Amino acid sequence: MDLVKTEKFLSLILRHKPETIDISLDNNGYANIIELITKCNEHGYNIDLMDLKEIVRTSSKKRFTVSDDGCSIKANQGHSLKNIELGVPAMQPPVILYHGTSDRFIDSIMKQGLVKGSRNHVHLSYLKETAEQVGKRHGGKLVVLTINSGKMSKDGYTFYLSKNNVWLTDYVPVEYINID
Ligand code: HQG
Repeated sequence: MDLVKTEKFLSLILRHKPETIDISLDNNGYANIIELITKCNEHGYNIDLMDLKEIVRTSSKKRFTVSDDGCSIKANQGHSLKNIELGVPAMQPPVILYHGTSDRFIDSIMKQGLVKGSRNHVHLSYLKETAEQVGKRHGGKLVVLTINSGKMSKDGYTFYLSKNNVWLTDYVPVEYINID
């Protein structure tokens, strides 16, 4: 079992396309674990309970949460599915946050600001190293933007902290973005 590949597949199902295996998520983004495993297998993706538990435990970015009763699982952030209420708390952000991206997006970002695109939020990182990893996924030359989140918060923008410590917001206007 390739756990990394399976983690990616579970991210696809729990964040973007549950219909791939004909499953529904509840309003908070949870899938029933037994149903999830059964339907993955029915659709040719072999996974068992042990694999799933191992992925939840070892996921480098702690991408998933199992419900308190142990019956359901959800992705902590990264969704494009609408109508999901993650229940992440609004929080006072640190003064500075980072956003890693590719140089090919910079012209557009410096015109429009950071937009959420297909996802439900703009994703920001507390650590520069994390932003570097996020940005490298997009190819091209890495650019790490510095976001004046403290000022944004003072100006009334709301920030949320996901369970796996990703900072989320709806939009970052250009005036709060710096290229180092
Ligand atoms: C860019 C991963 C043009 C933005 C990560 C990014 C994260 C613009 C890309 C999470 C733009 C969207 C999210 C604008 C933003 N014009 N491009 N106005 N505004 N962009 O993947 O933040 O590993 O949807 O800079 O760790 O890269 O999957 O967002 O490059 O937490 O768990 O549009 O996904 O989590 O790309 O990554 P993405 P992201 P996982």
